[in-house]
Amino acid sequence: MITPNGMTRMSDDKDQNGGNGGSGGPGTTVVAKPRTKTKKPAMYKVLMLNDDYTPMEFVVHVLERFFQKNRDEANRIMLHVHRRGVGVCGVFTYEVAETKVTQVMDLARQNQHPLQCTIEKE
Ligand code: TYC
Repeated sequence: MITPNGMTRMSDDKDQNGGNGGSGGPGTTVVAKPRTKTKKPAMYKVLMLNDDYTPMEFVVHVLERFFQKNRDEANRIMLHVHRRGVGVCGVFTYEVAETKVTQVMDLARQNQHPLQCTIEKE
């Protein structure tokens, strides 16, 4: 039997009570079964959207500062977004992706650029 916390309850009797407090009585043992399968976290793409007003160099700066892109890679992504309308800045766990979006949008707003960034589940 697998209990909700992932433990396997092994019992030499047939009742569901376990432990000596119930009708499991002496000889009832609970052993932990080590987890072998570690679930990978859900991953989320941070997408950047094109607009007509945000300067190209600002987008490149954002990609370098928040997404650890080098100048060439940042330029490549910025031009992809400029031409195609949307592009992937990176793929992260939900909390990290959310933080990146907030950081990008805050800096864009401070600089009065309409740059938009969103999250999409992979
Ligand atoms: N289209 C903008 C311009 O011509 C540049 C730009 C690129 C803006 C990427 C946003 O996500 C963006 N100045």
